[in-house]
Amino acid sequence: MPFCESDTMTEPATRAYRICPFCEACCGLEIDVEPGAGVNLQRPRVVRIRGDRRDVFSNGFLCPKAIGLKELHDDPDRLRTPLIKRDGRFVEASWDEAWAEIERRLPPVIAAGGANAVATVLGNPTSHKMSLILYFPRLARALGTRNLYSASSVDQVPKMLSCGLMFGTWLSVPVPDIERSDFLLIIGANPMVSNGSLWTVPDFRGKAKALRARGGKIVVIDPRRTETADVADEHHFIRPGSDVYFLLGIAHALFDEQLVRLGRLAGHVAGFEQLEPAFAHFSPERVAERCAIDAAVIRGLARKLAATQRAAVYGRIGTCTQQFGTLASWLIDVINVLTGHLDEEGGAMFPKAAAFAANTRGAPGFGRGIVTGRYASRVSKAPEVSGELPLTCLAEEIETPGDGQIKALITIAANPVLSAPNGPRLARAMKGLDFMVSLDIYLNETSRHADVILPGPSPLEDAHYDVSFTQFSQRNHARYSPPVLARTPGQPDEWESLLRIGAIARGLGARVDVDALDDAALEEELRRSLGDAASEVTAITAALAPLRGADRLLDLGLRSGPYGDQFGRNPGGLTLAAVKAAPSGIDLGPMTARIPEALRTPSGRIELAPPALMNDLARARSDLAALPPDLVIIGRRQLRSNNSWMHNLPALAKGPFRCTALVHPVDARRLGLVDGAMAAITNGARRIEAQVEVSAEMMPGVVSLPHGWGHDLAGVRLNVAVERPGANLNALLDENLRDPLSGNAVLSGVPVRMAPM
Ligand SMILES: Nc1nc2c(c(=O)[nH]1)N[C@H]1C(S)=C(S)[C@@H](COP(=O)(O)OP(=O)(O)OC[C@H]3O[C@@H](n4cnc5c(=O)[nH]c(N)nc54)[C@H](O)[C@@H]3O)O[C@H]1N2
Ligand SMILES: Nc1nc2c(c(=O)[nH]1)N[C@H]1C(S)=C(S)[C@@H](COP(=O)(O)OP(=O)(O)OC[C@H]3O[C@@H](n4cnc5c(=O)[nH]c(N)nc54)[C@H](O)[C@@H]3O)O[C@H]1N2
Ligand code: SF4
Ligand SMILES: [Mo]
Repeated sequence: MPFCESDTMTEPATRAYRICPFCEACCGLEIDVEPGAGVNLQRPRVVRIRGDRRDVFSNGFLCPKAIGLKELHDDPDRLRTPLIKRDGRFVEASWDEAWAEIERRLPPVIAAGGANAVATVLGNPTSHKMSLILYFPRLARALGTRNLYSASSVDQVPKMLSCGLMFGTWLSVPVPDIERSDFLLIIGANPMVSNGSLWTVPDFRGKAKALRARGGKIVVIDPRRTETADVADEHHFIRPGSDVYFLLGIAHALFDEQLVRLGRLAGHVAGFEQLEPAFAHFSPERVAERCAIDAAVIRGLARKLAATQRAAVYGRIGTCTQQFGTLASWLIDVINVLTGHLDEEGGAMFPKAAAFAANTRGAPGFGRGIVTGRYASRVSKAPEVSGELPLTCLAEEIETPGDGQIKALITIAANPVLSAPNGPRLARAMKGLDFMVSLDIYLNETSRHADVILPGPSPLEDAHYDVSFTQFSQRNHARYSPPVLARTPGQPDEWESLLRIGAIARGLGARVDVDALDDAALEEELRRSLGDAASEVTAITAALAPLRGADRLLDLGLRSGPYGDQFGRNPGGLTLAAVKAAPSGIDLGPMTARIPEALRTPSGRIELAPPALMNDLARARSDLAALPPDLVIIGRRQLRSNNSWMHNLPALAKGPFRCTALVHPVDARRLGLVDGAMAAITNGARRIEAQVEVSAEMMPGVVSLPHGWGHDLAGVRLNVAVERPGANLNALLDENLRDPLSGNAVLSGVPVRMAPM
């Protein structure tokens, strides 16, 4: 569904290509821009956005959110200059004034409280902005703080941890090879709406349709009969939070019925013999009641997986954001191994990204593996995972006095007041900070607490390469988007902003030469990776010289990557220039078998039974008999919305009100809830009010409410979103519920009460 402003337009002035930054599908878009006219001579405007049919990866697909690119760019509420809070009110400021304010206020906090007095929170759009994702590590290094938080710990850390333990790097996540698969078991994911996650798969619908047309089958396991369930062959409700039992039941059945076949991987696994005894307790018959799926169904799925040559199990956020998130994430890949589907065509395979993938660096086949718990959070003692602490610990770390207390906060494309459990507590904690900076494009629920807001350029003004999502792509490719529109004068790149904040924190002052700083950091990094080969460092620096900033790091990543030109040693190999010369991208082919080469575990094997996970099975065992609460709440994503921040775009915000609480008719009847009426949802003392929508899509005993709403907070500048603010699901959730291994928040299956208003 292309967006077109003028049907009469014949010859567009310019045609540009841009990867859509709004979700993990990373669709290639074709964007027509008309030159400005009249009083708007300096302001060219986007007149058409379509899917780029020649795009080597997305082949023309797009969803209704793509139009958001234009709406976001034009949104009068989008910030275009820094804001500084003076006497409690935001005033527009120049970039120099903003930097001076940060220089005045940040270093004293560090001088008084040490490095850990500053915390950062990274949000989801960071992974869609090459500047932010490539340069955040430099800011983190400059700050030297342990207080690093991100949206990952309300999202996918369990999967990163299980994959890190099994395969040796945090992002070695196998993804379904959907185009060659004949059976997909999809658990706790709704790619019809989310367009895929930790699985970059534009046009899931088309690919699912093709799978079924060739005789394949899709089965969905979800407490709601989702849009994905609607295009599948079979759907089973599952009791929220009990995926670990369902998956243990499948794994048990595979051993019990002698269906295990490791195939080619037999020589590449460790810990196999520990699995059967560990799963012995969890027969399908024993777990059925807990997960509310019949033992016969569990056994049937185990047989189907074993009997289908090209099949994969895929799980996503529903399997992560729960008490047993890491165990569930691990079992998904264990089952893929046990059924001979890991690293096989049509199964779950490892992408080979053109740049930045840790599983393409260093010696192939083994490595240092991952470690966790190098330090712990100060108050709750939650272990560090992947260099971060759980976002759910942030409020207590700000509130609790003592050595290491957080006194300053830098949020980077993050809105934790809406996206983190008990956001209201976090908002209160923010009021107690000495200083807060938000890199954000809106004055919203989180950035309203900042003393300085630094806006990033609109995506249309920014170059782009998918640093993260190429690592989860169902087909290998390299695509680069140059900026579509010229920058607002004075607007720095976000990588420059990150470097400058880091320099201020290090006492180098706001007027530091960021290019010189960037040069020095690059040289230092090259020296570290190349050892003392000084001549090589000089030659590589010279080869990259025409570029700066994120583009330069990208060129380095591509050229030294698995398809790269290796700075002349592999003539014809990839360079940024080559990728730029192909506006619709370069196809690098389907996924290929990568075991053992992709492994970076110390043993050089797939670790099937990491001790931390084996030990955690005892926790699952002791919880097996838990009785179902009367009513539990889960989340829901929606096609025209993206977490918390696209409710201000008119074309996406219009239409039926979406922040509704879905309840099954049986629950509605017994609780006296009426379709369209308001209800109070409570969790202990926490309470929100939401509009009821009675729907047989729901599993009885489960209510579903989308997250990212609740825009009716004082001081936001979101003129469209505040008209229909919705309710904040996270005002209800408990920040103290975490998966102990990963520290990930429990967002799913939380007991609540509901009553008519
Ligand atoms: N209950 C519940 N809570 C959840 C979830 C759930 O399913 N249920 N899902 C979780 C998940 S998966 C995630 S990823 C998190 C997301 O958590 P967050 O990342 O904290 O939330 P977002 O809503 O994505 O907010 C992104 C912020 O980035 C800003 N922004 C957008 N583009 C740019 C840009 O180009 N530059 C800059 N500097 N800023 C920009 C937006 O204005 C917004 O403030 O939410 C989590 N929270
Ligand atoms: N349109 C749109 N697209 C998005 C986003 C968005 O907000 N809007 N957000 C993006 C982000 S940040 C992410 S992380 C991805 C997430 O991508 P997905 O994981 O595909 O997202 P969801 O649609 O939240 O799907 C999770 C499913 O899990 C189900 N579920 C909840 N609890 C449980 C449980 O205990 N067990 C099982 N088996 N299922 C459960 C829910 O009903 C839901 O259908 O989507 C991304 N894409
Ligand atoms: S599916 Fe929609 S939001 Fe996601 S990348 Fe494609 S066009 Fe953008
Ligand atoms: Mo996410």
